[in-house]
Amino acid sequence: MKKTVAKFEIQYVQILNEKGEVDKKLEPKLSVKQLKEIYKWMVLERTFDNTALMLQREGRIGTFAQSLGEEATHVGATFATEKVDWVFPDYREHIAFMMKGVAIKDLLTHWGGSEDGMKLPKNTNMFSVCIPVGTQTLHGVGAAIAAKLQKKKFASLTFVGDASTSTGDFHEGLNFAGVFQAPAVVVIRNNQWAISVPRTCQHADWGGCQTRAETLAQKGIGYNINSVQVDGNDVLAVYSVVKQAIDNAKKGKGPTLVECVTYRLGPHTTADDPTRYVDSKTLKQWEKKEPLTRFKLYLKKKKIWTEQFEKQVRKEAKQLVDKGVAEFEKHKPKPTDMFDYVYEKLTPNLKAQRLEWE
Ligand SMILES: Cc1ncc(C[n+]2csc(CCOP(=O)(O)OP(=O)(O)O)c2C)c(N)n1
Ligand SMILES: [Mg+2]
Repeated sequence: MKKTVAKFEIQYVQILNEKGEVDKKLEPKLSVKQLKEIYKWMVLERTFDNTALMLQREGRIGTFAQSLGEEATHVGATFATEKVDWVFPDYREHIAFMMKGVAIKDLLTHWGGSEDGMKLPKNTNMFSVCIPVGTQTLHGVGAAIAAKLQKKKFASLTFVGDASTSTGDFHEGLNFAGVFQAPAVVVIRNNQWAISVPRTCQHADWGGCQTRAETLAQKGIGYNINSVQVDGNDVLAVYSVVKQAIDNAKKGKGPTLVECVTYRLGPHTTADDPTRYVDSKTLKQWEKKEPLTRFKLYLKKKKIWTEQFEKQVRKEAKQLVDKGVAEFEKHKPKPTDMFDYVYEKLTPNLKAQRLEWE
């Protein structure tokens, strides 16, 4: 006998198309104030990104990972969280830090090479920058399991890259999210690249690609997790889907995996040269889908966006970032910081090494 024992499908959600036209049936109910806030955060992320890139080029910070092109995913998802919810980032969601209340100075201190910057203030509900890819899934899901066991009313939002979905940690995290029905939301920022390794296997007939899975969202199906794919350059779609997921998580309806399909418009980091492997035609096509322009068109149609508003938003963003840079450059981290903000309790060998600095 043969019979089908399981079937699945993945839905794709887009609310705002590339012309800034909205699907009225799916349009989220956001106030003018909220829509303006979303735009401000996106502009702030772009401003921070440009400034940090220049700081790196001038040798004023270390290697930096830009977020160019991914603003809708970062801002839309984080905007869907409440203050009580915890965010577990990797290394590209700079704006999530700011949205959760971390000072630009501290963020730059981290990118300037000092862990002192990741000594995050209490009540920010933000985890530190996570460089080992995929491992933050375990932290995010672990926190959500803890919330459930302790009967606390918060959800966790974890960001992972497309390539991170190939790590064991990602799968272990998702499995436990499913097993414990944890109030966890995992957002995949599918920017289509793992440094120079492409997400799809279109042009690779052997191992030169990340995975042959049709979607990354379907990886959640294996763990019976509600899984959906979203246009990651559409801030309204990202916000709506993640908001629903966070609400569901907090109502005890279990975890959600959200794949946001976007594109990395810049290099992997400042140490990378994407002109060696990114096809310029593809890049140009994605530049046209860039998220800020699209959201601006929507705000224009709603008569929220004006030249005056744009000028004001850009001015405020520049002032905030400039202030953060000035504070960061005034701050002089100590060499012992590299020991002090990683472990709660130092291991004996690190303790001995730390003593050499005193
Ligand atoms: C566990 C681990 N293995 C390898 C690396 C080296 N590494 C740094 S970034 C990266 C690619 C990550 O790609 P993705 O998850 O898609 O995130 P993106 O950089 O595109 O935002 C790799 C393999 C790492 N940081 N951690
Ligand atoms: Mg990637």
